[in-house]
Amino acid sequence: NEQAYLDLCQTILQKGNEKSDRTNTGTLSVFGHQMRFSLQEGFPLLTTKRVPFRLIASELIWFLRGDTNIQYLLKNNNNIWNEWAFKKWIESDSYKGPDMHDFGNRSQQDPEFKALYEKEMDNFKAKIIEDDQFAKMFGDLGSVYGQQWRAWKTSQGDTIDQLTQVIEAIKTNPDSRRHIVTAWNPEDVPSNMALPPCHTMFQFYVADGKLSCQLYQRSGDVFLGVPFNIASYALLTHLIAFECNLEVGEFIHTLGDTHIYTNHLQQVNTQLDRTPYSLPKLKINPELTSIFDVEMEDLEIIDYKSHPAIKAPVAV
Ligand code: THF
Repeated sequence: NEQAYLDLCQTILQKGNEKSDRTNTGTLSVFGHQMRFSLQEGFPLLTTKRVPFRLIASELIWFLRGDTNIQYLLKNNNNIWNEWAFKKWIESDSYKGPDMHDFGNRSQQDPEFKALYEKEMDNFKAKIIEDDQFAKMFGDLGSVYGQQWRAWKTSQGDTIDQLTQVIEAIKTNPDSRRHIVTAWNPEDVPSNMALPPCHTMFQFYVADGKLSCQLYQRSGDVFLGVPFNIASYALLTHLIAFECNLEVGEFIHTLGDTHIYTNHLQQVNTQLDRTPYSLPKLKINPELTSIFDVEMEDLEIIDYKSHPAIKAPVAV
C-alpha cells in the first residue's frame, strides 16, 4: 500500500523531466501516474514520515462545510493555506507594511527577510482570527474546493450542492456511472480563486457493498501535498461510505503533472531509506448522524506508528 507512494518517488527520481514551474523553484516531473490504495487493508496515512492527521481532518471538515475562509483553519491551528491568503493581502491596496513580493523564495534565501516575513505573517494570522471584518476581506481564498463542492454557481444565479447530490445518488442509484464531483470551474479559474484546484474531479463507484473513489489530480507536489491528498480522499471515502451504510473499497489516485520540487530531493531520499510500518486504522464516532456535522472529536486514528516528521519548505 504505502509502497505505491515510495515507488512513485523512485520513478520520479529516476525518470523525471527537469521542469521550471510557476513558483520558480524547479521540479523533477512525470506526466500521468496512478496509485491504488485498498482501504480495507488500513488507513493510508504514510508511516515513513509523520503525517499530521489533525491537519488533514480539519482541512476536509472545512471543505465539507463549504467554507473558503482560512479563519476556520487558523482557529483550529491549521496553517497549510496561509500563504495563499497572505499573498492576496500583501498584493492589496490596504497593505502598508514592508515589501513582501515573492516572499516564499526570498525567505528561503535571506534570513533577515525571513524574520521580517514571519513577523508580518504572525500579524496577519492574529488579525484574521480576531477581526471578523478583516477576515471577511482577506481570509477568503475565493471559489476554492468548499464552494465548488457545496455551492457551485449556476448561470441561472442558483447554486448546486454537488456533494449532497452525489450522496443521494449513491444511496438511491449505486450503480450509476455519474457519481462525480468537479472542482474545476473554467469560469472561475483565471481570476476568482487564490489557486486553481489541483484536485479537479472525483468519482465514486459501488460494487459488492463497497464504496471506491477515484481522484483526478492535475498537479501533485509529491513530497508535501500528495501524502495529505491521499489521506484526505481516503477520509472522504470513509465518511461518505459511513453516510451511505457501505463498506470502504479502494482509493485510486490518478495524477497529471506529478513532481518533486528540487528543494525536496534530500528529504525524499531520507524517506526512501526508511522501512514502512503497518498502516493505522480510522475510527469514526458511530453516533455521528450527518457527515456535514462532523467535528474533529468524531475522528480518530488508532495504532499510528511512524518514522519522525521530515521538514520541507512549501512552494508558493
Ligand atoms: N501548493 C504546493 N506547492 N504544494 C502543495 O502541497 C499544495 N497543496 C495545498 C495548496 N497548494 C499547494 C496546500 N496543502 C503542507 C501540506 C499541505 C498543503 C500545504 C502545506 C505542509 O507544509 N505540510 C507539512 C506540515 C505542516 C505543518 O505541520 O504545519 C508536512 O510536513 O507535511 C496541496 O493540496
